[in-house]
Amino acid sequence: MTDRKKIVFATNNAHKLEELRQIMGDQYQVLSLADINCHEDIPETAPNIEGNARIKAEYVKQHYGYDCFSDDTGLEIDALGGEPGVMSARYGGVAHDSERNIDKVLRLMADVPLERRTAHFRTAICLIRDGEEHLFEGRVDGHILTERHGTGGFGYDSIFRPIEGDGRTFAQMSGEEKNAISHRGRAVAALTAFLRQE
Ligand code: ITT
Repeated sequence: MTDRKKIVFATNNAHKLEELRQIMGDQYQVLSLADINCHEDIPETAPNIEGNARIKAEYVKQHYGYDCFSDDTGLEIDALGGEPGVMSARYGGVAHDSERNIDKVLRLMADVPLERRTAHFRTAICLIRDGEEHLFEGRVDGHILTERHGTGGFGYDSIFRPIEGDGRTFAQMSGEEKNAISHRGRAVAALTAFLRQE
């Protein structure tokens, strides 16, 4: 029996790690930052998600020596001029506090009618392998609802209703249903297609 190949996913977000393991299936053993004993908070200082994905992957390669990939995701809301974008994790003022992030979005959009509540999630993945960098992207379009629906998923899932779905938010879908159409699912599909070419 051959061992599964190991690859590091440079994230501290347990939900994202879980989604990634589900999407990538059996081909790879996906290691987290904790698995390689990386416990520092890698600064995400780039002006866009592509830059932040690159910073995280390069940090792990430089300090820990592993080939790896990282993702950065932003929710871009048209009525808010593309915000929260790169600020998605800390939009409400406290890093990784999804309830505050959602409260702020709903407050700022209180007077925006449904037809102008369009938004999309975008994910950029940076892979560093054998000294080369590769970038993959995924996107899903939808609407921001006026209140939360569902308890699954994470982040902004409870207020995001994808156009391709059946009216449910991401938080009302199973992980598999979300992954089939989501920004991260699509970016990872591009990543795994690339890795399979080996
Ligand atoms: P790492 O940088 O450690 O990977 P993070 O939580 O900062 O984790 P991102 O920068 O990729 O993750 O995403 C920024 C925020 O966007 C994240 O904290 C969530 O609030 C939101 N987000 C990301 N992916 C999402 C998804 O699939 N559904 C809903 N919200 C999401």
